[in-house]
Amino acid sequence: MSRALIREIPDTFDRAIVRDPTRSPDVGLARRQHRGYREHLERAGYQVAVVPADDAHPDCVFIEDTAVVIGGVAVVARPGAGSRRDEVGPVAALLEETHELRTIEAPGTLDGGDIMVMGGHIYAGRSERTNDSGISQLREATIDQVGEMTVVPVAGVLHLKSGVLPVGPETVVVTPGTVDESLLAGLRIIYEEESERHQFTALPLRDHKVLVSASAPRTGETVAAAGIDVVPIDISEILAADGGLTCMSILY
Ligand code: CIR
Repeated sequence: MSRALIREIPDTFDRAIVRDPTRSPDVGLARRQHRGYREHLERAGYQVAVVPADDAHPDCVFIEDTAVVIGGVAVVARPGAGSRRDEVGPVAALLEETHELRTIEAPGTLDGGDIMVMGGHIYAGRSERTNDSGISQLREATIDQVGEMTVVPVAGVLHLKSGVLPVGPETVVVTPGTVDESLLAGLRIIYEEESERHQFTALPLRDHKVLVSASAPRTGETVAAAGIDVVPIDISEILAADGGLTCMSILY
C-alpha cells in the first residue's frame, strides 16, 4: 500500500513565508489547485491521509518539511524557520502508528525539502533551513536504512529540492547555479530553462507519471523529450508561497 500524507491549506496561507514577496497567494485558488493535486495522488493509487490545516501555521500545507520517511523509520524534522517548528506534532502522531519514530533535536535544524533520496542514496542539502547537526542526526537515524549520504550546499534557493528535482530514478532537473553539480555525479541532469527560472517543480508518482508545474512548459517539454511521462498541473499559488510539488506531500 502506498500512502500520501497531505495537509489542508489554512485561512492564513496568504501570510506564508516568502523569500521575495512580489504578491501574496490567493487562498481560494490555492485550495482549488491543492484539490487538483490531491486528485492526481488518488488517481495514481495512493491512499491519501489528510491532516487538518492549522491557522496558527500559515505554511502548514508544506508537510514535506516536517518529516522524512526512509524505509521503516520516520525522522521528525526540526524546521529551520522558528514559526514552522510546531507544525510537526500532528504529522509525528500519524507516522508513529506505522513507523519507528526518530526526532531531530536542537541545535539541529532540518527541513524535509532538503532531503532527496535516489536509489538508496541520500542527498542532504545544507541550506538556510538545514544545518550540519540536523544532517548528522538524520544520517545517524537512517544509517541502517540507506547506503551513502552526500551533503550538498545549496545557494540562492530555499531547499535542495528547490534547485534539484528528481524526475526519474536517476534523472534530476537542476536550476543552474544552485548546487555544485559534481556532487550529483552518476545522475542524469536536465537544466531548467533560464526563462523559467524557479518555475519548474516536479513530483514522480508511483504509476511512473511525473507531475510537473504548468508554469515551466519549455522545461517540461525537455523532460518529456527524455522519455518521461509528464503531467502538467497549475500550482501558481503554491509557487507564490515558495512551495513546489514535492513539498505538499510525504509519500511512502
Ligand atoms: C517556507 O518558506 O517554509 C514556505 N513558504 C515554503 C516551503 C516549501 N517547502 C518545500 O519546498 N519543501
